[in-house]
Amino acid sequence: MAITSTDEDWWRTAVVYQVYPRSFADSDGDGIGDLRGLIDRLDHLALLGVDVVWLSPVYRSPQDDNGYDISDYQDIDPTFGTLADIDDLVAALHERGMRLMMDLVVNHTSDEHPWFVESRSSTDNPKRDWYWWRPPREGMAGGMPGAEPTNWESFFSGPAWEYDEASGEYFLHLFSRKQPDLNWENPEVRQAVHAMMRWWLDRGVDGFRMDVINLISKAPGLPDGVVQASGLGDGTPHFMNGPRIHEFLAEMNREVFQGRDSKVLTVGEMPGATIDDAVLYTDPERAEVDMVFTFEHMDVDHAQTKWDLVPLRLPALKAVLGRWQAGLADVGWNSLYWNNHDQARAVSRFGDDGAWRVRSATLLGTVLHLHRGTPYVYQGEELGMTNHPFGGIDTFRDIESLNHHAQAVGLGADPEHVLSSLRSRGRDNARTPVQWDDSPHAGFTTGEPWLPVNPNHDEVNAAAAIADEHSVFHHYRRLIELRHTVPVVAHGDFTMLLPDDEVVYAFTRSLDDVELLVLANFSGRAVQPDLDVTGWTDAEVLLDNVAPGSAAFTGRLEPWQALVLRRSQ
Ligand code: TEU
Repeated sequence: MAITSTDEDWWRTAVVYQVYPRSFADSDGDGIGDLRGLIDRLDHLALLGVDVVWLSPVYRSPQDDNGYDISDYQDIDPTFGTLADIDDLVAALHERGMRLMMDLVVNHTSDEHPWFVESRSSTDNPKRDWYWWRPPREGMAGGMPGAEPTNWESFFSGPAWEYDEASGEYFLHLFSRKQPDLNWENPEVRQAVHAMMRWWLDRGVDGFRMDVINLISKAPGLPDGVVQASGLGDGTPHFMNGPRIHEFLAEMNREVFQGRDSKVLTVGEMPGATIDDAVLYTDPERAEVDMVFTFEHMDVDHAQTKWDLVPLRLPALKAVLGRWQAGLADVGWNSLYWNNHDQARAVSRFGDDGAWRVRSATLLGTVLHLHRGTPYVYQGEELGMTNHPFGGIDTFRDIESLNHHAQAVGLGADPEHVLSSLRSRGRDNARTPVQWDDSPHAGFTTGEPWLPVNPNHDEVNAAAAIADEHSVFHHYRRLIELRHTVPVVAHGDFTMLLPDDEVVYAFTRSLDDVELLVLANFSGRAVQPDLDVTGWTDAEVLLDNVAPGSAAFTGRLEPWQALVLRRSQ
């Protein structure tokens, strides 16, 4: 079923599936996923019913941050395949009526990208100003602690500046020292990025997920940040949603997306973006991006940093998601996600990955997919994959986790305490290979996987899920079908109910004379929601993760039960 709809608004009823290529499917036995492996598994995505594939980076990269450090934007890393493989992927997706969204990582490049190699080569190189170079802090010798131009901390721990002995200057890297930040103040940089993006669109790509795109505009004068526990400064007020960000995004939209034959779908990953920011970013009148990834709902179960874990309180989660639903109800559009390659598995975090794994995974799916916005399914989420039983620090691979462990233990933290945070929230939890079947490496590879397969793959795997109509997989398939076939799901107004209830998540959606009631019990015991349900007891049960096809709602919710009821006014 090739792509036919020219309807500009197709994406409002679409569901996006994120592929983290390193861990999706390996076709050549080197233990690392690749493009041919993805192509071989497209029927899995077609059966699920998703409309768009967001492909995390496959470009040439030294893989310091698993591909989010790019050394050539217009070539594919041999680990993942070739440009011909991408062309085949685009064709194979389009044949199945699906679209491809590439990952656009342009806040920074790899330090092995020719642009940076040139920039670093001398202080008067024409590309010097393509990055952020600064002399040591006044009166301090380069390389000395505290001599960095600003006191900003990197997202991957440690100073955000690296000293370059040869030129006697520092370069800025908000992430790893092998990910130098591009200087978007320089129009040459912006033009080079625009040209690269047009090159991919001309190759048949349908959209972009834009990596930390709200960090590209830095505050003039690069002021220091407030000093934190680590002794370094919080620079985020000086580069998140910076002074020229809207100008840069509007220019990109004008130079790259406008005037093309078909709609280009865009989502901006925007840590620290508020609802007001999101309205400005996603207001169609302003022509910047279609939607943003925000993180507020990812911050409800930790304190100061993502490693300071606190128990989830459902009212806190409802407060965040409810505010975003209300805030973008009239202008703009939400993205909806529980999982991605940077977050621990939601069923282990917000659900119960033990006795109630299937129920809590299907409940989380129902709650998310019935909100207003575009749902994102992260690979393995449709199978109810869980966090991995990591051991010591040697079992981890992710630069963010390894750097945090080194810094925290270096500052005197109890290693076991640090490890327990990594085990719960480390990004590697999302990056264990997809579990296709119950064979030794879960059908992911015939070689040795770069990261071990979760031992629960004997039970949790695609083959078993597809064979079981009550599985998480088929529940997600039904959710996606609802969004494609029941207009109120994509377009209905959202109203939160029971905001203070500690275990029941309840809300309505309404469009014209159709109304939905969504009820979800986030606990392992049966509950009676404190709601007047008289008008719903003979409503149609559209979806029930406990007794699919059940007759009517009795007013009681079983453990981890989620219901979608429909009535006409
Ligand atoms: O992530 C940016 C980002 O916000 C994450 O660093 C996030 O805060 C953190 O991982 C949560 O623990 C993007 C990519 O998604 C991530 O994989 C990259 O490492 C990062 O940018 C740098 O490109």
